[in-house]
Amino acid sequence: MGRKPTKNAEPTADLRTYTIRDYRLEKPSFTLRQVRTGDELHYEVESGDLSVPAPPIRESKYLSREQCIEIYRWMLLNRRMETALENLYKQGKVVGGVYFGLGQEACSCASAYALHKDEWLGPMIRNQGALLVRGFSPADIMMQYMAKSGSPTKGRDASSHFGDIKERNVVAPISTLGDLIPVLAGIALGARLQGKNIAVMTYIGDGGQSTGVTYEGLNFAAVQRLGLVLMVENNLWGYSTPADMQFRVKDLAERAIAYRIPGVIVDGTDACQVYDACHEACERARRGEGPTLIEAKMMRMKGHAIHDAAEYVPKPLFEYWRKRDPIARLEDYLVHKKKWLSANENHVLIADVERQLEADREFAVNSPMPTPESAAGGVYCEAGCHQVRPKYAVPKVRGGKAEGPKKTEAAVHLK
Ligand SMILES: Cc1ncc(C[n+]2csc(CCOP(=O)(O)OP(=O)(O)O)c2C)c(N)n1
Ligand SMILES: [Mg+2]
Repeated sequence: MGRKPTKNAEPTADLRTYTIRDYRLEKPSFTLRQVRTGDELHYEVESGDLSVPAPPIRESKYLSREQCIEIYRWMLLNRRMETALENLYKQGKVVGGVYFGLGQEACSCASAYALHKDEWLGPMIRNQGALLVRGFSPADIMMQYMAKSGSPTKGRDASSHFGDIKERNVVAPISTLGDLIPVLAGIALGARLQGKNIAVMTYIGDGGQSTGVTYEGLNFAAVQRLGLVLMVENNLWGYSTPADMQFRVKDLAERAIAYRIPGVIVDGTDACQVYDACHEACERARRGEGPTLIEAKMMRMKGHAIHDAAEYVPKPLFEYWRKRDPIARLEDYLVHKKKWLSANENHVLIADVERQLEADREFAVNSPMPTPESAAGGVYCEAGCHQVRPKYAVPKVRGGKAEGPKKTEAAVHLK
């Protein structure tokens, strides 16, 4: 008689195991099914219990009361500004479209909050909260959408293609998904060549992470041990394509294994989890140990942009994620669980955010459009009109500092 096969075989020498850190207090596991009826196509939730109540906020290992309240304030400002933008669009004051990060405010604000002032951010369209944290005002962003002369691009662009490489260390995104990743890695390399390891952060969606440049950029950062913090915003939709039809891995954090870097999963609607994971990734970056991939799970609570009513999203999914509203959850945590804000202090804070937003909205609406004569200004470079100075200048160190066993190889690549 042969040996009875064991059901749960012990790991053997030919079986490798990997670790993915998962910060979440709940792990939703529903899947979507594509249903065709004639020419019509729609999605249904196939399995999973959507009636479960939202989990509590996970206690932060690092955030103080003041910092938690500050992040909450940024998130409120983020949301109120987007509501104002929606109204401005409906009043015909916005030139072009508007993109929203509804439901993603914790991911945007708490991630950017983990960066130091002299570090760098590359935002994507849903990270307007991150722009606020980095020092752009709501008026800047609203003027940008209205193409006003006082906007960051002086009315030359009417959406998210702006940054500030002088003061705020924000790289202007272009639309091509994933292209910020090698750019941010390059900034970390530039800093390394100056002899310092910094954290740099950028974002990519569940759709955008499929691009080749995402692989190239992250692999380069991994090989060179550059301090890139890549936030993979898994909001379940890329335009109208559900995440289930975009990739086969269970969690996008698993991608990290292939780069041999840490992969972490957080609940993107829990600001404390987002901050803690980002803080740890930034600290690792500052120690010169290389990049981290953080997958933030949440849902895009509006369409791709204002023109998209998101009819293809099954209604029960909206109900499920509405119960996980990042602002309502953090508010409940601050007011009821921690009692860090009294009900009155909370009202005062909200009123203050609304006052600031209204003042910025007024200012943005009343500011002038660019003059027709100025249209070509700043678009074409005339000899001597401006200078592009490299922030990190010429290399001061050869090879840079790379920790760990691959030290020599990493240094060779930098020559
Ligand atoms: C390389 C590239 N391919 C396609 C597009 C067009 N496009 C813009 S946004 C988008 C969907 C992005 O989905 P996801 O990455 O999940 O981000 P989300 O909008 O959900 O934040 C697509 C396909 C693009 N901008 N760049
Ligand atoms: Mg998406």
